Amino acid sequence: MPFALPRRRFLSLAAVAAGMGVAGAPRASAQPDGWQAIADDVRRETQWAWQSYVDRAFGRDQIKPVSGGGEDFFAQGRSVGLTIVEALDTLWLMELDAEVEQGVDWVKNNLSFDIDAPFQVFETNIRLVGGLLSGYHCTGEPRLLELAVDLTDRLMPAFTSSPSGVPYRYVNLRTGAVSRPDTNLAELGTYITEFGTLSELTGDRRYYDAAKRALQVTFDRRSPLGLVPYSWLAPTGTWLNTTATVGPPADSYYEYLWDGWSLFGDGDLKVWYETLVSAILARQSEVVDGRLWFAQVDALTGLKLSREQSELAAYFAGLLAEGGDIQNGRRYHDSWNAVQDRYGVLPEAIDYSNMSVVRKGNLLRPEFADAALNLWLATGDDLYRHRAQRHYELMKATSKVQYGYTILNDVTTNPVVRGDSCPGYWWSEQLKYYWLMFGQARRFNYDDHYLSTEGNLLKGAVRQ
Ligand code: DMJ
Repeated sequence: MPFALPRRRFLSLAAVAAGMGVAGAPRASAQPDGWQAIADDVRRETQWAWQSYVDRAFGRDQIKPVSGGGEDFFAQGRSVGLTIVEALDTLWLMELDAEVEQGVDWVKNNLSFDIDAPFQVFETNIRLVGGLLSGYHCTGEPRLLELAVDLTDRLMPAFTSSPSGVPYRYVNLRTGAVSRPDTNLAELGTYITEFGTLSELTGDRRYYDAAKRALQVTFDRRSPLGLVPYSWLAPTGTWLNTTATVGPPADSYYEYLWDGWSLFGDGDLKVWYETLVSAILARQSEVVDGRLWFAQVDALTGLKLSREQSELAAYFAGLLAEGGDIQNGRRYHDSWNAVQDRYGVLPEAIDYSNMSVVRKGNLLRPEFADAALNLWLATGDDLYRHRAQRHYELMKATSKVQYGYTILNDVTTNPVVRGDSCPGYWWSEQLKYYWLMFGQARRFNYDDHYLSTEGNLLKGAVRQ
């Protein structure tokens, strides 16, 4: 039976206008303006970093930008060209077509998933399946879709071996053997947009149904307060703890409820998103010194357990805006901007009760820029471009090294302490977010698009 769900267009803007009374707010646009110079700079940096990767580590999962070597991400000794797959749509949006061709050629000639090793299902999906699908969406190269189907079929035992439908964390790509039944909200619930896109492209709804079932099981087992703890046991589909957080390891679970609705028009997902986010706002939000934060709380009692806030939670500002709550989205981004004002590069985690640093590194994180993009798209307010520009400049000042951009081990010292790694998401996320905000991305449909949690473009490529 062909896969068919009602599609809804222009959802975010309609929801924003209806929900938050911002109808008439200036729309984000790609008109020529003073931002072009910084957009050109982003493109130059991307091209330069790509060339280093090609020269020093082509085909390895990640470049080590200080030493100039390469490293594996999923399995030791088994690189799958992660950086290439993650970078494809970013390069394409920037019209770096020679680089796109170089990447696609590598994939066509080298990439195989017949690998006898356990792969983390969540990371494989958001990075590789998503990267292949966005590469296919942008270039139309059929091999990218074939590989996405092949890889997702190899991931499916994580879902089908679990009696509850909540996926195991790891699956051996060759044998289908599953492992790590202990899982968490992000790793069990971040599939619906990639799997749903695949269902649409193939007509096979098994993918969509598997992804939705895991969301349904966990939603149905929310606490009486409407909160969902983050730790779960896959085969039984039951909680392993009672702590609720909007940060990791729960974060993208909430994104994909909204995104699944936005992309496929599935009304269940909208209800689930609205139910859970209204409970989060009621039970987890807290204002300290005029700043909005989200505590970790006990899902049964509502008791606040921790005021530690991961930098990754910054995505929630953009998600709130996408879901129509512009006011709280703005306020939460203001909070993170205060951290950027105080520390420069954002530390991995702070204690918001006194704004102290809890974890000192920064793994080239994209969430602040991600939220800035979503808020800019929703409001048209240049404030968010300025914040993203500062984010970009800080990154350039601290993370740029001989062969690219590196993670930081300590952002609180002067100079910062650097590591030697460039995560795949750097290619897929902030470079793209900067480009879309600062540039006139002719290949991006600013009115109707979808970017996944990993920044993969699954809708909205404008192919001439
Ligand atoms: C990315 O891989 C994705 O955004 C994921 O959802 C969580 N965060 C990392 C980058 O920090």
